[in-house]
Amino acid sequence: MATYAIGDIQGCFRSFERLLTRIAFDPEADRLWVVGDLVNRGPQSLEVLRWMREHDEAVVAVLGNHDLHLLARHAGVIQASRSDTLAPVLEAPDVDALIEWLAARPIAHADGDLLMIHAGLLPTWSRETAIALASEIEAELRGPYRTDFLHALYHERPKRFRPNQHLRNRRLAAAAVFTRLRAVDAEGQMVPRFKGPPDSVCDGQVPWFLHPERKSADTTIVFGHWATLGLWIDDRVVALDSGCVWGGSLTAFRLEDRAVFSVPVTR
Ligand SMILES: [Mn+2]
Repeated sequence: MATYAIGDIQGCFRSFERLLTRIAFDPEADRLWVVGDLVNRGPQSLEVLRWMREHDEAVVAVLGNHDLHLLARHAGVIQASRSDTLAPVLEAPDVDALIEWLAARPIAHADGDLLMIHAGLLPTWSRETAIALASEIEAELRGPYRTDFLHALYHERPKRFRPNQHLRNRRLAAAAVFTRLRAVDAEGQMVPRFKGPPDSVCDGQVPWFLHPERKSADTTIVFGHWATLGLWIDDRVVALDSGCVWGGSLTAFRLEDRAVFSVPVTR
């Protein structure tokens, strides 16, 4: 039995299938950790979601920004973006079951020394803080007010996280961090809309995982989201978005021995 963490799939189902073949994935014995952004931009989001739901017992998938975007589209709180490729999901006969499965995914997954999230953590968040914040957001997405929460996430979206702010605002800010963070500023807050490579941050800013006072530094963090960062693997950081949907590759990282497997995008 082995556990593989894999990077952002974004609807690249053929590449995903090829990667499963490459690692000889056995859903009866092996486990798959998925860093989020299962869907969107790529061609086969519906097939990815159906596969994940069908293999639910072998899969741990955390939610990414594109997954939240799909939940918000389905809830009717936002319009399609120009680059969305979500119509086949939204029009599928099993869309409601797929959406309920997706909405029940965690924001963070902790196991022993490891913590998986989609994008990042603020420097002030310890592992315990991150887990507590994630469970607050998960409760919102699984509860009766999911639509309200998603509406607020896309139409209010507070920019700064403060631990003592109103509960709902704290959860909205934390959801943005977990699913969108790349760089933090001198005050340790998220730099909004930054998408460039790590060496293109402005003065005083730093990739979140390189912040010198990061309180989660005692945990190995597995994440994706940052295609212009690409694969970044060191003792405490496992970044797996190798940009499959942008013509790059899809990567699996075997947790037991840190072996790396990549397949080029398959159209
Ligand atoms: Mn993402």
